[in-house]
Amino acid sequence: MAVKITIDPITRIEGHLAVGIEVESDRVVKALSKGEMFRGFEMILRGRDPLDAQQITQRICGVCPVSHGIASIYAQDDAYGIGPPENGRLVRNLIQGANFIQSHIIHFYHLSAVDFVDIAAITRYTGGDPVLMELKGWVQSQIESKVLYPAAPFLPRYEGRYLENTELNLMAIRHYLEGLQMRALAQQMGAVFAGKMPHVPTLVPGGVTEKVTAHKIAAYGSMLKQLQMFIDHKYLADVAAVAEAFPEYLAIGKGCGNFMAYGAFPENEAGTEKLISGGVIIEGKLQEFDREKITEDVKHSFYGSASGLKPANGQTRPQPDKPDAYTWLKAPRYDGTVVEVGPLARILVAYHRGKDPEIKQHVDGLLTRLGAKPENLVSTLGRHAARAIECKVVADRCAHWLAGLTPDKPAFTDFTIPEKSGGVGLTEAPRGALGHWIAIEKHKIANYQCVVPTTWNCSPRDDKGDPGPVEQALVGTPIADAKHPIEAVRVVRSFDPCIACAVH
Ligand code: NFE
Ligand code: MG
Repeated sequence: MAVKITIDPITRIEGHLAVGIEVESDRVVKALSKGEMFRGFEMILRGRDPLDAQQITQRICGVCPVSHGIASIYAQDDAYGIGPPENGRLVRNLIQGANFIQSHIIHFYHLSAVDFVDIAAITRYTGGDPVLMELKGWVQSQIESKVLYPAAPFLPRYEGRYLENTELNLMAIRHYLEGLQMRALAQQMGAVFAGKMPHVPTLVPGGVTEKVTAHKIAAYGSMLKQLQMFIDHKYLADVAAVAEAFPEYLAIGKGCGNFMAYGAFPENEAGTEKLISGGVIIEGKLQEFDREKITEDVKHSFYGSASGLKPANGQTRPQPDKPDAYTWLKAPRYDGTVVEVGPLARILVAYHRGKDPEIKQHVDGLLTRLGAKPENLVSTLGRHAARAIECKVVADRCAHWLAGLTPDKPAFTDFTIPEKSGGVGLTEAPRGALGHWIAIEKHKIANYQCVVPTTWNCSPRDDKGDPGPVEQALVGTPIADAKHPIEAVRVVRSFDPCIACAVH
């Protein structure tokens, strides 16, 4: 008989996600992913000044606001028939790059690594590092004082097999703490051109409002060097160490096996060349991406709108009492097919294209170290590895974009808002393919639709009944102890879900 388990909320992700699983013979046989809270940004935007969009949509999220800002100004560039000058394009990339770096670091160290690292190892620490001694003292005092949740946010936790080697655990805890500083540093670095983080005032249609100066280039560059050191010497090594200790997770959590990327970080004025290339992999075959093939089903979502609409004509009509619905996420599909988005999708598209020798070299190096095959990338740990490799590639490219800036040259092109127009902004957020669709009438927003990375990944069943990527990834996952479904949350967290974004 199936054992039903509800994990609600899934902690250490952004937003309110519940997962219902059914376990038979110690394996997940069915999974439902449920986004539990309605937000309504697409409704809030209607009737407003189009220039409010890049500010309001950033409030969808505190982790990836930059990506929403970028998607919004791309959509407006498209609607106004404009584009940024060289400095504007590069500064946008530098702000977005800083956001990728902070997001990937926080996801690995602060949201996911504690699924594998034994934080309790700190109580066995006997060395002289003052920071670790302070953490040990704090954990012990929490345990001794018998508070309800001793050592929160680390304990309580689902018990299971954690990293056994004390030295490795202590190193990981040290890097967890250092990661907090690095994450903050990435935000400061982005703020050099963003004005502030996380919600950026300087992103505007036509470019950016921040002036490029030699001083700002130097400031960004010095912070970037520290981040590159951390990524090269710690982040990549720590992901590999976790993969070595948990090789079974190179097979668990495979998912739908289809992938999609829009591409991001334009490398030329026309935006035809990008650092991250777009593409779709369905049943192992790479295809060119076609935005006309995107639709959103709502049969199992709490919306009364028509199902299967293209985003340009998308509707958002909440219907909380809808029968057969179980989530506030819509179900986006590409050509009617379930696809996974995110760093793994992007790395696989690049790997299949074979155009990027650096990505191929990193992927092959990691696979050799782990004694793994390319198909092992499509897994829980493959997602973490892809994220770390992407973090390195983006950080290194930031140095190149920085070198391309010209102090005191304009970073902005002037524009007027047409009476009637429409535009599409496609980019990549840290968690995957992100699109904004804007329709303008009488100089105001007539319709605004966002199709967001976690909407793809945590989507429910579509009208055909096909489960979403996370739902599919959970099926087959071994569950050793139904009271401690650690294996299931490891799979879910590998997608880095953000339900605040996904529902929007
Ligand atoms: Ni709220 Fe987001 C990213 C976007 S995820 S974090 O990355 O867009 O759906
Ligand atoms: Mg939407």
